[in-house]
Amino acid sequence: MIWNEKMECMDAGEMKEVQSERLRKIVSYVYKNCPPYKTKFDTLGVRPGDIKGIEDIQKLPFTIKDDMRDSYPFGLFSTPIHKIKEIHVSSGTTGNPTVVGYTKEDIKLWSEAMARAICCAGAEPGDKIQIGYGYGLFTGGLGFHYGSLEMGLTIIPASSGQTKRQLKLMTDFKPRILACTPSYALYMADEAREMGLDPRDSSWEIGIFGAEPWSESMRKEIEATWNMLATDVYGLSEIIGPGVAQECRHKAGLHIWWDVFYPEVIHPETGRALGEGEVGELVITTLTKKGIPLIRYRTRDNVSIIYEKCRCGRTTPRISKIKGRTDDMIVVRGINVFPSQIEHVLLSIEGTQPHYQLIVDRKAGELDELEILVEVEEKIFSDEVKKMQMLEDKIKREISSILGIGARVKLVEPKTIERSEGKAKRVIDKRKI
Ligand code: DLL
Repeated sequence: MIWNEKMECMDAGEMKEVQSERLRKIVSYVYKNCPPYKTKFDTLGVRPGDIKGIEDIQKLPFTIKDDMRDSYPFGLFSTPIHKIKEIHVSSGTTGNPTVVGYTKEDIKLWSEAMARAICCAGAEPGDKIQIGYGYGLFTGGLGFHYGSLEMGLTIIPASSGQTKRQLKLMTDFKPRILACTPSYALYMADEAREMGLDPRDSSWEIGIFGAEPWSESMRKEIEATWNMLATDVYGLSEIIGPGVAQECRHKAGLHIWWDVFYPEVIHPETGRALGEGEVGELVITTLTKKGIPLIRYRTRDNVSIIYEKCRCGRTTPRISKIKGRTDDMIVVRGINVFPSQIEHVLLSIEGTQPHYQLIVDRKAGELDELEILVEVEEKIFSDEVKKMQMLEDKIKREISSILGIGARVKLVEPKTIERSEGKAKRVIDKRKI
């Protein structure tokens, strides 16, 4: 089922008209209502009247996370604060958090975008959904909640955590859909086994996983463990929350709702527009949002994009799985390392688990050191030292052939790496640079 057939299956020519009209409106709207945008446009010498169609989007300035932080808390809002009906906050690691506000219309937009996403994953009205994303300032829980309401699902608003209770809810209420972070889905499987449950017997048939990067190998692991279809959902608080893009059952890229979240892919250093299939930074313009519309927002997420029609019938472009964030990327001895590359290596080696952590350190006057902690299966850990050594060497070899740098690998017992009920923490950077 397709939630909004008109918008999701519109031909590109007609869509261009819709986007052009919406872009013209939103540009005038922010110019009039949001002083920081007016200043940015004036500095560049662009007037709303210069924007005739969607192709003129490249004339507009980019917006970056610091624009939001610098105007903390409400400076980038385009509506008076009394019209804002809900506020969410995305916690960063440094400085002020990013604050986003939704008008009543924005909540409607979010519900629609999320209903499209949940439907795209394969849910049907009447299904039960267990929402294991955190409720609260994080957008995950409430975003799924609004979309599920819009779609007519029965909601189990479990929020994140309390794993034993999650599993009991699943066993007793038998929801068909599970929504949580992919790392939490795997964490729950360990707990299920400990409780004497076989994850393969679970009622969950479809998982909607996102909020953190996860590899194809991790998908296979989740699908095999839970005997379910694992789909990817993408989104970010600044744009709306979850529901910006979603995979359909073909798992051939995430459909991005381009009538409302207009995507571009650019070269992260030069800002140049990249072509279909080229990997670069995803930039999104919110074409209809009112509370805090963003023009050409640089997401820092690396993707490629394709425009060909999908087998499911949708004509929206599709973005690749997120290949990591420019700011999640760690540079070790000059080499760019994404946690997802390490995850991919680990999952291809038998006996290892997708629970891992990268620790980077630099002692005074020395080179960076990368240490990778990897959990191994119980039986391997209790095996002879020689076998452990062989496994360690194998991981080292694979990693150095893929990354081109050496790393220390330390095998650790199952469950030693701290688990998260939300986003997993994959990197610990101890360097004082
Ligand atoms: O994580 C919104 C969300 C909630 C998405 C639930 C999906 C499900 P933020 O906390 O603002 O919002 O974090 C946004 O998380 O820029 C990406 O770097 C990362 N991210 C989100 N979804 C994915 C995904 C929510 N499917 C940031 N794959 C984004 C990889 C993702 N990374």
